Amino acid sequence: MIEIDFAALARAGLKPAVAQLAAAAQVEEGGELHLVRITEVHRDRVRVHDGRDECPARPLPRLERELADEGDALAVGDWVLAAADAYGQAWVRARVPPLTHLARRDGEGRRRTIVSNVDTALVVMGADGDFSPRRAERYLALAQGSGVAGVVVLTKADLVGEREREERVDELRGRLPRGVDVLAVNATDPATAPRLAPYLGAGETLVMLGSSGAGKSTLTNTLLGASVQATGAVRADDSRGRHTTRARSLFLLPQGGCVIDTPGLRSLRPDVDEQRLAASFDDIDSLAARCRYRNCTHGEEPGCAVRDTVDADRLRNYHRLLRDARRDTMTALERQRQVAGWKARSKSVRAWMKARGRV
Ligand SMILES: Nc1nc2c(ncn2[C@@H]2O[C@H](COP(=O)(O)OP(=O)(O)O)[C@@H](O)[C@H]2O)c(=O)[nH]1
Ligand SMILES: [Mg+2]
Ligand SMILES: [Zn+2]
Repeated sequence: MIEIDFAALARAGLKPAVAQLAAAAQVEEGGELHLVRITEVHRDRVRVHDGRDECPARPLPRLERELADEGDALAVGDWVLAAADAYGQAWVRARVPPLTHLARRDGEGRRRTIVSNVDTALVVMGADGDFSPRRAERYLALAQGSGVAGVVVLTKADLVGEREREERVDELRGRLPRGVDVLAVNATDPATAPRLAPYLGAGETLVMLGSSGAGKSTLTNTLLGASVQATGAVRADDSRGRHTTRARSLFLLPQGGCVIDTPGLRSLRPDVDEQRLAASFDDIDSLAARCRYRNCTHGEEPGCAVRDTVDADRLRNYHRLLRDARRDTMTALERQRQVAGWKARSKSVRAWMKARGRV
């Protein structure tokens, strides 16, 4: 028996498609199951929301193992089925397959989950020293490559001159495909909340992405109409923040919709394959059809349709992301073999050096 209180859960962002998946879930007996949403993930526990209240819960070790075997893990925004045991402890027993899921690769190529079930990603970036179109494109690739709409929000518009602000907005609009909205805001101003309302319809979830100090927590507070998230002053020399936000948290907004605040990511390698990456650079993809040569690399070839139209730095950024994506597409087995190969080689080099009395 699965308990689904749609009216209450809609406040936590429940969509009919998720409710259907949950109702069809096959879970071993073990108490009355409740559909709830994960608002925070910690080392050995999570927090879940049922649309009315939030409470701590513990994932079943079996579930964690099953997910880990697939290079996956519970993430903020996941819908899960939880049941209380005789002592009142809530256990997460199953995860409803997420409709969307953002993940990245860490330095070792391991997959790291970020958030699940989001509709829009706000790529938050200061209009001041934090401004970087290249970084914005990486975040957009992360979102759009996973079927999540991306919007660039330039914060601190009040701190830069009007000319500078307009130049930066124009630069982004000229460089990014037309479908990507670009907004310049003062994140501390309550009047900014209604400007984000189009991305926060009933049952929709928005995630804040961007470097530390960009204004993600400030925007979250402005949407909540309350100072819930701590915000931190940035260093004057490089506009960088100090990682005031340490974990991801999901909040229910009074006006409907949900928002997930995140800390800055230390390294940003989107976990998207080549095909999904191309979706985020579809301007390049569709122009490429008009290049003279079918295998045009948009480098020095004559008759290249991409080079003339697409921003040169955007094209370079795309090629760098493509290289990463190809490397990450290696299966875990290939990676193991590669590492084993390195180890064997360095061992034989050491043995060779030893034999010659060099170490
Ligand atoms: N004047 C102004 N300050 C901002 C704006 N957005 C963020 N800040 C400030 O920038 C600092 C970092 O903001 P925070 O929200 O903690 O950044 P986060 O790391 O992305 O969460 C704080 O001192 C904020 O008050 C803005 O649009 N205008
Ligand atoms: Mg923050
Ligand atoms: Zn070309």
